Amino acid sequence: MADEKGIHELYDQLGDDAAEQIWGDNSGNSVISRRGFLSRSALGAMAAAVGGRIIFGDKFPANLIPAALAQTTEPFAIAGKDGLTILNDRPVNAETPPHLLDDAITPGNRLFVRNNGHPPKQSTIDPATWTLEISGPGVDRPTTFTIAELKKKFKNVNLQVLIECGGNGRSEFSPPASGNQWTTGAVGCPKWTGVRMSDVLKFCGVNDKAVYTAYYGKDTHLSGDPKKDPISRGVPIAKALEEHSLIAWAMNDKDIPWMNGHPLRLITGGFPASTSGKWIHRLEVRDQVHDGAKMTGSSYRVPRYPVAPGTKVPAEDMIIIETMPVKSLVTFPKSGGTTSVGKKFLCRGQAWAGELAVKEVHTSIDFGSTWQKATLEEAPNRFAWQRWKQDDIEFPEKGYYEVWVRATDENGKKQPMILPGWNPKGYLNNACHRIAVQAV
Ligand SMILES: Nc1nc2c(c(=O)[nH]1)N[C@H]1C(S)=C(S)[C@@H](COP(=O)(O)O)O[C@H]1N2
Ligand SMILES: [Mo]
Repeated sequence: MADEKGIHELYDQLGDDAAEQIWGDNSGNSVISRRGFLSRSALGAMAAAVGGRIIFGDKFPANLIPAALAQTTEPFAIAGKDGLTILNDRPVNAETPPHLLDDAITPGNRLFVRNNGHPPKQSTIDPATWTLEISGPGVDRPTTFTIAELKKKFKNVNLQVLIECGGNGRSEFSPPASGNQWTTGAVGCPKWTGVRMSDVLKFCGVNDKAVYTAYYGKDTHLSGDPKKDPISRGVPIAKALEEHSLIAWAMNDKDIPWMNGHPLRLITGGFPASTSGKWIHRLEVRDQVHDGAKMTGSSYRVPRYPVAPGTKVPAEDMIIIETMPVKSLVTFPKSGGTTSVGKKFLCRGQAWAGELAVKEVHTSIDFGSTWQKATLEEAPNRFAWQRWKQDDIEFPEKGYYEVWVRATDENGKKQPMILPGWNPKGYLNNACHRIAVQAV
């Protein structure tokens, strides 16, 4: 929302004079954030920018960019993907605009891509000869399987499981964190077909020494150094043995898309998607917490206590992220649309809560002063997202509005309205999503 890039784009769109009225002199000294509210003239300038008077403008959070201006949906072309926004091309990273996540089950062409290295060349991938080695001190009978053997030996299961990058939402933190500047689209919820990791690990004689898994994929390090892994992460053994943790070869009844891990990947729902290894050829069961690439230092870790923005946190106080927080999206309508005063306004979206279920979803049209309960569906299975809808919103008068959505997990935890606690690498931003609507 109020990120650096957004501020600069806004200055471009508004012209410096109007923007300074709203946010100060662009020197980082935002007049408004110190006062905590928007002045009448600032609201006027902002209304001109969004193209209509901002109803409930007195409640608009200071230093926040209106959704009408903060979100872009510039399309980008990548083979097999449609409408995704590219963040990077070396390695490829692309996210999905919220209105393209409206399907109950995310189609392959809409699933985000997060690569830490270069994927194996398509010409080198042959599912008929691909193997998966299970080894390490945590198994008594190390075994190498072909994909055909996995399919034949173990029960095949179909589950819809959400994957979300731990850095989704990073772009909104201030001071900014390095890494991909994801907005809201590093998430998706396809259906996966595979075998339970637990069945395979039990077949291999998982023993009392087992502490943590370690995956190895066929992608290569950006430096080209074959001895370096682009990423090698894992999960505590209890998570690996959970009945929803999968070794999957299909997505939505087809081959997994190349960029998403064809021909074999792991799926460990509820945890950051960095634990769901792609193109995997080896899974080790270690007798200690894994220390592979992107397991240590500040990677996928957060401070064990709340810190002030910008704090340098000692490495020993950074802990591995496990379950992801409660979150939601408005996936219909697309931000920036128009409706009529007096007409019932329908909106809907998805909600999820890491390893928990979502208990309630609420929406607000007055920047969070009041909330209305939405209708919430149950998940088809654990670790899938839940659909919500609200079909009785009425806008009281003509003007600019935002619809905000906020989910509550089964423990009663709610999404923060603007930002959760800052952390050095910008993980776990589960702030409320919002769309812009003009009532005419
Ligand atoms: N082998 C391998 N597995 C990987 C990655 C990777 O770069 N290489 N990226 C991880 C990260 S950080 C995320 S968020 C998810 C992204 O999955 P997707 O690209 O299918 O959306 O894959 C994870 N598994
Ligand atoms: Mo990620």
